[in-house]
Amino acid sequence: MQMTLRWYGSKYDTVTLQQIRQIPGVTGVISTLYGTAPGEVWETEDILALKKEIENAGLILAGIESVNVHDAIKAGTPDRDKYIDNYITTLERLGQADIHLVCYNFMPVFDWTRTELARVRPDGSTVLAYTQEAVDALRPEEMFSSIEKDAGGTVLPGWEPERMGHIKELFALYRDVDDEKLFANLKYFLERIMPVCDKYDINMAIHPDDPAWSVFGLPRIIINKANILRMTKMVDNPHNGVTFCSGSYGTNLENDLPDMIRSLKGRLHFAHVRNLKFNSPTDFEESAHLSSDGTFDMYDIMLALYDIGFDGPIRPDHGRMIWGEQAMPGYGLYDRALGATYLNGLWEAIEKQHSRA
Ligand SMILES: [Mn+2]
Repeated sequence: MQMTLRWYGSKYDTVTLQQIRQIPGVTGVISTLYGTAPGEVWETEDILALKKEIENAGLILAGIESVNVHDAIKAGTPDRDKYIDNYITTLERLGQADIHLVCYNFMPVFDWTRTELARVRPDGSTVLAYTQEAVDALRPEEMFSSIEKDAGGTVLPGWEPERMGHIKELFALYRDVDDEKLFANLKYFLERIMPVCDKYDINMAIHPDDPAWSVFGLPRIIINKANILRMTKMVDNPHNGVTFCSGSYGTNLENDLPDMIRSLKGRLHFAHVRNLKFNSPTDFEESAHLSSDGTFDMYDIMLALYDIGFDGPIRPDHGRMIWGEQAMPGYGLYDRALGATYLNGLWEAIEKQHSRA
């Protein structure tokens, strides 16, 4: 596996490539053209500039997170082919730039959903948190203002004001879309993009829905083992793969994370590894990465990745805000660096245990 950190680009991120370069064991970043809108064609010039900037800092651009999918594609509206054509052009240009991993999600309207961006923990650190009761008390348009208010001036991925300004229209778009229809729209999209992925050896890695259940009555399908296996089988091509995000699948305590990882051998192209601490089945917070700080056994998760021969990029995903850092919620430097180091430590121990057995 290759340890990476997500990086939003020098115009948007509070963390610099030079800082990332100094985290031991981190050799690459996962990045994106953060200023682009879903449905837009990415310019070759911009892709190459991003890659060059990262390489000049001594790091590798290990993949893109995300190339966002336009709502017309997810909702399956009559104009979706135009947006799929744009997506294909972007993939072509990424492939020509020697980029072979693309993370995306297929969540209607909202990207990941949290009800607090800075819950204070007993040690004074702040974390992202979720309470079902808080979501149930909100209307969707209030959800956006509450997120925006807590974001401290940063624009959170998936919560861009341009999109959220049209939230009522977005909801109307999905009025007749249920889980089955969403699966069909995903299949249509994947079948159309697989030829370009085959040509340029691009691994598509779908990110799970977060939380892994329906919010505000919107359909959500990338939530559990049965659905993710259905998704990989319905377009049975190794380039149609998965981002395994322990923090997202883990929101549903019925998901057996190591078992899911083992069932995805050969299709698991990218891993987000982080822990959650459940205070009740409907209230969780994003704890430190250590097993002892949360609900999941992180050793078991890393062992499952090792057992399936996982060799793709991995990243510590969100971190707590510690040591007074000001950054995009979840994306500070310090706690993600601690997370990367911890995960690298687990991996080294697992590797050595196996090679000496
Ligand atoms: Mn994730």
